[in-house]
Amino acid sequence: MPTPRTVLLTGAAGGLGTLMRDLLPAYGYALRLFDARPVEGAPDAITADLTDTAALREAVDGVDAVLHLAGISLEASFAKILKSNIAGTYDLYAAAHEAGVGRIVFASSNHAVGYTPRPVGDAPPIPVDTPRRPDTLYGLSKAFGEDLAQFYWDKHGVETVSVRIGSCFAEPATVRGLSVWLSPADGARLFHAALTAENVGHTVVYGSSANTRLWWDLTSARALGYEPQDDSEPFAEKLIAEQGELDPADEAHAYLGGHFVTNPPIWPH
Ligand code: NAI
Ligand code: 15L
Repeated sequence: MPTPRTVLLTGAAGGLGTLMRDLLPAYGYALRLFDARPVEGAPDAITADLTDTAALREAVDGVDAVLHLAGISLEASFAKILKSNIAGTYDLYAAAHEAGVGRIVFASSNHAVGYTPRPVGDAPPIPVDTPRRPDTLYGLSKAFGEDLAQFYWDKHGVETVSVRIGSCFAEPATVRGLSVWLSPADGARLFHAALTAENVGHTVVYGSSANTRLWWDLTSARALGYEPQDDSEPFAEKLIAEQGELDPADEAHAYLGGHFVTNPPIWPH
């Protein structure tokens, strides 16, 4: 498919959205911004909720692709998750399909498979087709998003790359982060690959840099043309000195999802 030029960036006011607003224009994209919150310094951004159908129709009109980052990004009540991550993502897909948009890049999360035991010692990296094991209501909503993406491909021919992002911040903040870190520059490389690779159907990839301590398999991401350039290892000595090595006996260190596995579901909501 030709390089998409105009890309709708949902969640543009968020942490990752702000990083991508800086980095993606260098790849030739014109970004149309969308968020429930105003986007600082961007008066043309569309300020609306994902469940606002009229605003969504305006947002997707004429775009070549969507980078869908908007949503609750941590554990929250089911009511909040239901509105933003489940109904909101459904509404985004419905509007994109109605407008003839053929490609969505969906910000899934490692928390869709957060209850997968992390590899220890010589254990192989976690494959992308490992059974989904959400660690939170939040992770459950990302599993829903991946299924929705598959459904829209099978039923409507809308392509998606679901990126199970590890942890995308300027620097890793924890020892676990050494394994799951996605540098912002690699994030932009990966999203660019996901927006431009041909014939992706619905492809699921892990989103991380080429970390020495990587826990998962980047083969499907590399097949899109993604070539990570960064590695968290330079941060390792300081983080391990401060926090110690991961303790396999600690539940919060035993699974891909880290401390998310210790979050109790919030109920009543
Ligand atoms: P964030 O919480 O900083 O930003 C999310 C943005 O989405 C916010 O600006 C918020 O206003 C907007 N939003 C939430 N609900 C909305 C709704 N109903 N309608 C319109 N806008 C809405 O999160 P961050 O870190 O920027 O993450 C972006 C996406 O990537 C999220 O979907 C998150 O789940 C996913 N992700 C991020 C990771 C990371 O390391 N930053 C790791 C894994 C997944
Ligand atoms: C996520 O899905 C969150 O959105 C992000 O804030 C981090 O907590 C990340 O996962 C992680 O696993 O470190």
